[in-house]
Amino acid sequence: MVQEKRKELSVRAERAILLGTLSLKGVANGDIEELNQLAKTAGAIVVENVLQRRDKIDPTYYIGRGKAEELATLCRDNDIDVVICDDDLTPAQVRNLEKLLNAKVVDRSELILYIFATRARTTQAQLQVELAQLEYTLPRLRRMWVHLDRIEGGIGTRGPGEKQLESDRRLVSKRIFDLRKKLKEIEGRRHQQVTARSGCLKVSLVGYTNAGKSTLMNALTQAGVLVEDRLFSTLDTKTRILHLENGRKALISDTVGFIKKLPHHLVSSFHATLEEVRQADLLLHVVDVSSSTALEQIKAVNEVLEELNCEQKPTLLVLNKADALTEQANLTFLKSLYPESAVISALTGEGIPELKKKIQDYFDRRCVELRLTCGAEDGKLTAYLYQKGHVLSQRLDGQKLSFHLLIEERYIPKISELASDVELSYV
Ligand SMILES: Nc1nc2c(ncn2[C@@H]2O[C@H](COP(=O)(O)OP(=O)(O)OP(=O)(O)O)[C@@H](O)[C@H]2O)c(=O)[nH]1
Ligand SMILES: [Mg+2]
Repeated sequence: MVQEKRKELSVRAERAILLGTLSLKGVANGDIEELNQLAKTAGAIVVENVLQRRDKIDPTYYIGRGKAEELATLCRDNDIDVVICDDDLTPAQVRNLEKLLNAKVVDRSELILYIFATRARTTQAQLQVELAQLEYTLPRLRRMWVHLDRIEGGIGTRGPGEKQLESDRRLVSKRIFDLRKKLKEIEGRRHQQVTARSGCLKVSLVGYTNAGKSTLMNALTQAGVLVEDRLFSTLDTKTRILHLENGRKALISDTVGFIKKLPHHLVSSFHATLEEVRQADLLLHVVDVSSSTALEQIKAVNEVLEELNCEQKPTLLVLNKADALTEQANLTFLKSLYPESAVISALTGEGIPELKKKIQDYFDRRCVELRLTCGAEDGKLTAYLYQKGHVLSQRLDGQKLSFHLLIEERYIPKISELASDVELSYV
């Protein structure tokens, strides 16, 4: 039943009008070009964009009444099936608009959820998307049944719509409960799997959708991950080995892309998929520098990282698609804002060796916590530890000296060279 109604939100092969607002100064409040891409990704046929200048959203129709009536004529004349709105709408706004326009009205969150639903391949991704959709739909369920009320329900009576609504709410709440439970189990397993790799260095690719994360994953590891010029190509996480210098290895993960105004429910239900991001030692934040909205995209990604409590993680900004730049000034500007960033083209391979070097440097300079024992007479090693590391404690146990210390990773190989009977463990 629930399944059936969700299909009502399908926009595939439907004639669509995109609806957004501009501020009074004429600046787009949203990004109609991005909404256009989203609509196309979802399979809609975009017929027209309608933008209204206004600073305040109308509580009844989202746009002003006059404009809404114009829109109704436009819908009728163009045989429009669906109007897609760039902002999220209240259930009342959707109801009022649908009645006036005589067309389906879908908001931005619903559109994104729909795309995720059509693209989810793994069981986990499917469960996550279903949960996010139901959580989004629950407070809006009434809308699905207004047509029944209109047919039979009168004033003061509880029509079939009302009764149906109640049993539907129960059904949906039960399903949400079951899905949460299943996902918790998966999340627990995933957490164990990821922490089991705690001995390895972990790198995670993050970034705006279509920034080139999967292409970079392929360039770094020859992983053969799916790359497409569309939004949300990747919905689950893939982990591969990244070979660094001196036979050193790290694990690198490619995961779902972010977008601005990403529905909150989606982020929370994708927690298991984003486990690798949360447990990574280093994030590579991939940015499409050829996009005119690169800076905005960086901000949107940072906001999602905050939601995941990952904003403090060591992050390397990777300015990708340098080959496709039309305005050199964009790159110069971003480089001045983020002087530590790496400039690359994942497509041509330009800058990839330098990026690997930066990753290597990061791990070399990273401090690790160690426990170490050696022979009490190892004066050279003791001196080295005090010189390069930060000794937290030192204890003499018979013929053995034990240390607890912090030290940069690059000094570790030298430790075993200085003494033969050294025993070392990471804390
Ligand atoms: N010109 C150019 N195009 C690139 C570069 N890197 C990626 N692309 C293109 O950008 C598009 C998106 O690439 P993906 O690697 O799928 O992007 P993604 O970040 O994984 O996207 P999602 O998984 O959808 O979030 C594809 O058409 C790529 O060929 C680059 O360095 N230069
Ligand atoms: Mg991808």
